[in-house]
Formats: sequence, structure tokens, C-alpha cells
Amino acid sequence: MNRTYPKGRNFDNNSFGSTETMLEKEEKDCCHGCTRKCVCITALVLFMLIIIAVAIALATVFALPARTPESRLCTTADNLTGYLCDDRITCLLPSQVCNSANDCGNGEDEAASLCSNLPDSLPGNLFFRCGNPSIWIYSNFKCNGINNCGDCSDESAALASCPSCGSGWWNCNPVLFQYCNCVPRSLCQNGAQDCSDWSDEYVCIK
Ligand SMILES: [Ca+2]
Ligand SMILES: [Ca+2]
Ligand SMILES: [Ca+2]
Repeated sequence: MNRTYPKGRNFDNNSFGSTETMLEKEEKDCCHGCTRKCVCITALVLFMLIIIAVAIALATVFALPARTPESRLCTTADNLTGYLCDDRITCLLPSQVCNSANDCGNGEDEAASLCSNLPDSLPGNLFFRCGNPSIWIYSNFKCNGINNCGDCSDESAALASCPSCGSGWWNCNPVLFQYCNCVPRSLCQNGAQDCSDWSDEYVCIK
């Protein structure tokens, strides 16, 4: 018995016997392409996120040490050795460090590591040990004309390397305990004895 096939209809030998139509095949191919594209986009986004995370981590790691100056040494407006804050601009007087007031923006001048064992926890340039080593003063009180140590060791040339009396001072043996080797010229000819030899009243000229 001879079989006849409908005319005008093409049969695909590859799909013959399969229930998958051409349309379904095209849709399947399209989805494959889409899936591959989606995977690529996801991978790209993940890659970008990793790059951003690494950049943030590196910035954090390298930024933290940069906030702490390598050296805290600085010069104050009065030409004294001072303490440099984290902002690298503010230069504190030594006596502003560990004085229970936050003078640096971040309060680093009151850090426990700096103030827990005074004066040894301070940088050496911020304090001075008096003739009696159990007594110390902030270094900005050294050579300031005032007897801060109590034994005038902070005003001596031998221990504190202090220069002789400056132009605003008169060299004599003061009668007042608060001075050591000189008295302020403002005390000259003020009608009161400030030097043991009265030179502040009879020799010194304001
Ligand atoms: Ca302070
Ligand atoms: Ca002094
Ligand atoms: Ca006087």
C-alpha cells in the first residue's frame, strides 16, 4: 500500500518524531542567550563590588596611620616645644597635655596612654624633672623666670640650661620666693624692695 504525504508541507528530518516545535526551539535558544547574558552581568556586578570593597579596605588601612602624625614635636606660637594634635596644625603648650581638658580635636592630648603614668608616659620634651627628681613640671614652665620647682632648679643654667635674664628682667638676688635670679623690670622703681640689695629701686631703670 502506497502512502502519500500532504503536499506543501516541509518536514524537518531532525525534528521528525519530536514534539518540540520550531517556535519552542527558538524560545529555548533565546532563553539560553539571556541566561548567559544575566550570568555575565551578575559576575560583572560582583567584580565591581569586590573592587569597591578592596578599595575601601585599602583606604581604611592606609588612612588610619595617616591620621597620627609621625612626630608630635612642634613649635608653639611662643617658640616653645609643644605637642602636635592629629590635625597636624594645632600645637599645644606642654601644660595643655593631660590637664583634663580636650584641647586637641579628637582629645588625643588626654589619651590614657599619654596620661596614665605621669610624667613618664609623656614625651620627654614635655616635662622637666626638678633638682628633686620626685618633682616635675611641664617644660613650658622651665626658664620662665618663675620658681616653679620651688628650689629654682627650673631657672638654673646648670640644670635647665636657662639663659641669663632677658631684656624684660633685672638680674639680682630676689627677696620674693617666686623669683630666682631676676625680677621683672616692672618691679623696678615701684617703691618696694624686690632685690636684696635694693638695686631694683636704685639702679634698675624701667
Ligand atoms: Ca588637654
Ligand atoms: Ca619656672
Ligand atoms: Ca621694686
